[in-house]
Amino acid sequence: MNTRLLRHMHLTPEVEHIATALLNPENPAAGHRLTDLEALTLMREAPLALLGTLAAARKRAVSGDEVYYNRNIHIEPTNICVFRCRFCSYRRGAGEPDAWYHDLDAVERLAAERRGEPITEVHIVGGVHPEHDLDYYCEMIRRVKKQLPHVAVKAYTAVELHYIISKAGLTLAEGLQRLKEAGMEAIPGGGAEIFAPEIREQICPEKPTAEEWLATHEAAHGLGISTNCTILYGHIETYEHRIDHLRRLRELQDRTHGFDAFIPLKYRNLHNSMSAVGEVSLPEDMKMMALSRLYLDNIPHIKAYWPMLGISATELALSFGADDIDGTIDDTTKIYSMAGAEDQRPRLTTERMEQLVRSAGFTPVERNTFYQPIKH
Ligand code: V47
Ligand code: SF4
Repeated sequence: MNTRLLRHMHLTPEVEHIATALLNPENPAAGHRLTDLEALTLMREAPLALLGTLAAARKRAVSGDEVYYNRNIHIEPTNICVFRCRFCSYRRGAGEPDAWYHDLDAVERLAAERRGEPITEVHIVGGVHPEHDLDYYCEMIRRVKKQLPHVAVKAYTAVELHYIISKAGLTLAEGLQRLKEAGMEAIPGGGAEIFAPEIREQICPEKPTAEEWLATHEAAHGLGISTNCTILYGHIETYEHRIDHLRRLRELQDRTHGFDAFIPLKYRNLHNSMSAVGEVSLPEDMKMMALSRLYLDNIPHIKAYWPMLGISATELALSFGADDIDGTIDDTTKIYSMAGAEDQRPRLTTERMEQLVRSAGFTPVERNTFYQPIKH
């Protein structure tokens, strides 16, 4: 963007100053690093069009015209969970009518049904079942890998991992090493929610703390396991809480460089004990996407997760800094459909994903879990 155009946007002097610093024409990829105060000023005062322009410029500098997707399936072994996060529409106690549980044989069958398909990733995530232990989690990975040896297993959030590794009496590094030996190659980003204790206490008081979540990812990075990170935004938190959350992620990434992607997860309010809290608007979603791209200057990929955002908003997010739209999924993620996202059985064909990316003006690239392009 030509800096002269900024003058036509009627910006406050503070916003104009920050935008000029971010639009470093010499090297937009390594442009100015936002301070927390600058991030807050942008969130409060910058017009959405400016945020989109700045974030899209940063995205193009980092990943050019390319937008990534992968071919993946989700396996959700159970929705029975020892925790009771107030925003969760999905968890059930054992014995409740719509609780589900797939034992190891059933999980293996779900994997076996997909043999011969061109998927490259299995994403395993679920509730924290009270009776399972580390050996069970390792065995589940081995069974999936036995059926689908060529796929990468991205498994278990830091919440599940912290719980079972503590239960086993091991250090995080020891427990993660066991899972790595069983075939776990990456860790998804769930469970981060909002790190600030005053919000965490209200929305998920029983969950591992921010420090425990971050320590789990740091230990994984130390073992060469790549991981993702998330934020759950748009409920009772403030902009300050969001920026504090991003700062903790950026600080960890400065030390380890182990995060591949950041996923801003929009709070959905159907059928949970925070339903009275409304959902934020589409412009607010785009603002969060843009801020994520601009603030997290050391995390290469920002993911617009289509089962949560919906397809039109995902397309729009590509103009607000996102460069990844996750996978074809093709099956069974219930976390969002149970919380109010419109599609009860999310599935997008590869053709439809490519079309979505092209109509937003970008070039679709199929990737593997580690963001290497797949050549067919
Ligand atoms: O941690 C639960 C979120 C997360 C609700 O790493 C909700 O590639 C909105 O982390 N409204 C789990 N969100 C899912 C997750 C994820 C998803 C896709 C890709 C990746 C990745 C990770 O789902 C939980 C929580 O933050 N969640 N309930 C809800 N009512
Ligand atoms: Fe359990 Fe995860 Fe739901 Fe929390 S968000 S209750 S940890 S399934």
